[in-house]
Order: sequence, then C-alpha cells, then structure tokens
Amino acid sequence: MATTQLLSTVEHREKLPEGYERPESDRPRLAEVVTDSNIPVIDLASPDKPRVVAEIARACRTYGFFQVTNHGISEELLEKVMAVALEFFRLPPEEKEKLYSDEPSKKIRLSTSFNVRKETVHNWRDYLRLHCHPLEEFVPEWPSNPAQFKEIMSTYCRQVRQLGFRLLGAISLSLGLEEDYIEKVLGEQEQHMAVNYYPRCPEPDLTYGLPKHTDPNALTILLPDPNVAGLQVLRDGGQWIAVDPRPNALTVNLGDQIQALSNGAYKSVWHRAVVNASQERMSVASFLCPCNSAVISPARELVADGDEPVYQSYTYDAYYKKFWSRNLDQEHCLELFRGQ
Ligand SMILES: O=C(O)CCC(=O)C(=O)O
Repeated sequence: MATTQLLSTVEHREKLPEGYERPESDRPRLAEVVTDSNIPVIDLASPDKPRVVAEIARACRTYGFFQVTNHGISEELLEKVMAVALEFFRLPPEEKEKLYSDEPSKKIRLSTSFNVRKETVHNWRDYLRLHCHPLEEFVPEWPSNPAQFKEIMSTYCRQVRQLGFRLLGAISLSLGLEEDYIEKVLGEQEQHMAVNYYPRCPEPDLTYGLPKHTDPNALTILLPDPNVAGLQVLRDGGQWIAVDPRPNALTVNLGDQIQALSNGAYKSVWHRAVVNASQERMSVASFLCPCNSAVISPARELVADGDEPVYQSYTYDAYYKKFWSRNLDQEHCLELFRGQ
C-alpha cells in the first residue's frame, strides 16, 4: 500500500474516502453516547494504601477502566510527549514514508487503520507502533526526526513501565494475591506503544478511529489528548460512555490477560475511539505484555473449590497470534480460550 493512504498526509475536507464507511448497523451512534463522570479516578499518592487497593478492586470489577492522578509522571513530561508525537505526524510525507509498513509483525512501523491487510473497512487513524523493551535494543530504530523524539519517548517509556509495575502490584493485592503474583506470572514483560493520530474527519458518524476492541495484553496505560475526548467504554447493558480526559491523569485499562488470570473476576472491557469533524486528536497507549513464553491461566486461589477454571492455560505467544489473525471487532478473543 502506498503512503498516500496514510490519513495524516492529506486533508480530507468533504467526504469520507472510499473504504471507511461502516454499514448502517455498525456505526457509532454518537447521539446515544453518554458522558459518565463516575469512571473512577484514583489518587496514587494517597497515604491510605489499603483504600487505594480497594478503589482499584472496585474499578476493575465494575468498569475495567480507571484514571490515575499523582502517578509520578510529571506534567511537563506528559506535555512533551504529546507535543513531540504531534510534531511527528506533521512531518512531510516523504519523511513518514521511511517508516511506513502494514506488516503487523514489524516491531517499529508507521501504519494506518488497524490491520489493512485483513480488514474490509478501514479506521480513521494513523499510528506509530513502537516496541519499547529492552529500550537499548529498539530505540536506535525509532524515528530520529523530530530530533527530540527518542529522548522524550524513552524517558516516558521508562516511567510508564515503573507505573505499570506499581499498578500490577496493586491489582494483585486487590485480588487477594501476593503483590508480586502477576509480575511473576507475566515474566520479563514486553512493552509496546501505539502513538495514535486521529485527523479531523468529515463524516464522524459513519466511521471509527478504532472500532470496539479489547486489548490482548495485560495492562494498558493511555495518555489521552487533554483537549479532545474520543475514548468510549462499553458498560454492561450495552451503553457506550465517553471518558472525559482529566488534566494530567492517565487512563488505565485491563487487558485480556488480567481477565484470564483473575478467572474472569476482572474484565477486559470493550472500548473504542471515535473521531470528530472539528479537531484532530492524539493518544499514546502503552501496553505491558507478558513475555511470549509466559503461561497464562487463572490463579488457583481464585478458582473456587470444586470449580473448573473459566479459561484454559495457554502461552501468550499462542494468544497474541490468534488475536492478530482476526479482525479487531470480532468476538472477545478470550472466548476462544474458555475451558471445556
Ligand atoms: O485513542 C484512544 O483513546 C484509544 C486507543 C486504543 O484503544 C488503543 O490504542 O488500543
């Protein structure tokens, strides 16, 4: 595919180009979405640690999503990350072409939509996908334009990884497990980043930035655009709710692997990104992923005596391959790993 298919290289003013319009039955119905101010906001600097763990437990059971404040990553760094990411997408087309690929297994690539080789309808998103761990191995291949990109993004990656480990510890405790339980199971965790750019869209009612999906990894930490909402989360009962970005907060969601490890107690929730006609939007998603050989199965302590675990044991490698062999918005990938 030629780079001209990157959305960020052309201004689309009047109509969606061919291939982006969803059928009537699969549109975002933006007028029906509500903004829910109840999405939990958890202050990680609170001295009352048991309370933080209890709040995490409640957020994971009911929403699968929460926002964290006082997370230890400075406002200044968050601003720099957003600014340098935007600068990247503003580079001239010939500069972006150097990094373009639609091969999902490529560890550093600029791409568009989700999986253009498989999907039948495209999504209104360009994204830069970066593998981030070990940093020394991958940073040399990251974009060297803008000049500050590598330094700012690698500083952010290191800090977000530490935050992720803290959260995984709190999530383990909130399940009644040892604090290091999840970290031990996941092994030497991989870390990936998706720097998402959603240009202004002429017909936002007809398409998605990203259609509904769950994340295949363990934990996702999202730096949302502070000025433009676009992330929406599905509640039980089928209501889509818009997450209102809070200044300096990071949005956390559980991936499929935490749902499996928790024996289904915690949910990897469907979410999607919608676009709008008046403003471009960015987000930077950091994914903590089990190492490929990690064996994922429900924690024994969470399977009641006499019950069978909800999910089979599998390696993360097998799960990840299955996830990428499908379309993003098919049934929950974890359903394919249910116990017999
Ligand atoms: O842009 C967003 O708010 C959501 C991004 C997302 O879900 C993803 O990158 O997987």
